[in-house]
Amino acid sequence: MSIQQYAIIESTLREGEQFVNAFFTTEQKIEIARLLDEFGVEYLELTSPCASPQSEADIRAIVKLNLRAKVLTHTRCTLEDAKRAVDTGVDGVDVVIGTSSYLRQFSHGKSVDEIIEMAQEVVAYLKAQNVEVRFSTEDTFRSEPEDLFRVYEAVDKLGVNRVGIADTVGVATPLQVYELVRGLRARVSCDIEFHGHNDSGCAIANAYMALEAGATHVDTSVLGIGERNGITPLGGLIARLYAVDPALVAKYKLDLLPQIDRLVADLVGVDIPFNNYITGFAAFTHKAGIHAKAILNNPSTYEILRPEDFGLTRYIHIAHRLTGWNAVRHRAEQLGLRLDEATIKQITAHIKALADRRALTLEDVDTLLHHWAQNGSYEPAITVDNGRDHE
Ligand code: HCA
Ligand code: CU
Repeated sequence: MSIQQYAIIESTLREGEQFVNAFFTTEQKIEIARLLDEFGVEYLELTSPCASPQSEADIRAIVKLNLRAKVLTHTRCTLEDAKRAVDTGVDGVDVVIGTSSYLRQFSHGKSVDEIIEMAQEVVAYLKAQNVEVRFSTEDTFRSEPEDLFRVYEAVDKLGVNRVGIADTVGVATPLQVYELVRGLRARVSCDIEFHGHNDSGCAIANAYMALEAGATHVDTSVLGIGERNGITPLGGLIARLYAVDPALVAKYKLDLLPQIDRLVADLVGVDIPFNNYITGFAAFTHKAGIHAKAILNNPSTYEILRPEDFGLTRYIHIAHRLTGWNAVRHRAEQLGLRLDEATIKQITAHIKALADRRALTLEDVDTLLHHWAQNGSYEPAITVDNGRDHE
């Protein structure tokens, strides 16, 4: 099956708020919401109004912005919560209830029949209020498939817009997600949403497989922040889909991604991980000489993502022992220096020898290139501790 249409439910302001370091003020939430809206996510999911007075006020403040993205809030499956959610003026309500034996036993204590009864009441109310309704089962992957399908079929008949499956504990494998979504796709006519945690590193793969199997909505958060180590990261999902076909993500303003990741990283007091999808500092850095040569000839050789599509540039790291003369020549050209091939090769050998002795910077290499260009030979502009840098 190929991916057709899908929407992102951006949950930085709900799941993301459950990240250990997240304490967003109203102004910060508004800043995040505006930027995500400009990026083009279809939905913003916000913390339940029942969580705290500030949470309720923040939903109202974001509703008032009249963003293009639809505003959702997330509630338990009770009439009281549903009423409070609707009262804030949101476009839709994401209702969730646990179906696994763990949650039925240790959390709410309800049977599957009771869950269906509660769903009937809540869904009927929400539909009468003309808001979008999503019904999801928490800890889906540790629930009995028969229980799940009974609940999903019942709420589908009640006319929900979407059912959600949630890998609450990050236990699901991509194949399990694929099979469950396929099974569900055959049983319900409404849309299907996937929400996946990243405890075992599968959150992006699982979200992707959900889409492949016919899911229509995926939950993300910026940098993946959420409970424990979080959920499918927005940028990682974008990278995954772009690598399949850039047309799949052409509806989003991709060059805002670095700003979005930076903003949220700053607000929650973490660095963007060095190896982060797209925005990690090493994401478009090439090092080995043979890679650099091929990248200079055609970037697609070692890049499936074009940095310029994300407002970024590639960086070819040349000041190290694995460097190659093609990369050094390219740097000389960037500096506007005319050096013949034999000289470039000599300089490259010199860089390698120096780099074996100590860490070099790009400035060191530039100094070497300038000296050579001006004097036609190497001058000892760079000295090393043991004084043995003359060849
Ligand atoms: C939660 C649990 C949840 C809900 C997901 C959903 C999960 O924190 O309330 O509503 O689909 O991971 O199960 O985030
Ligand atoms: Cu979650």
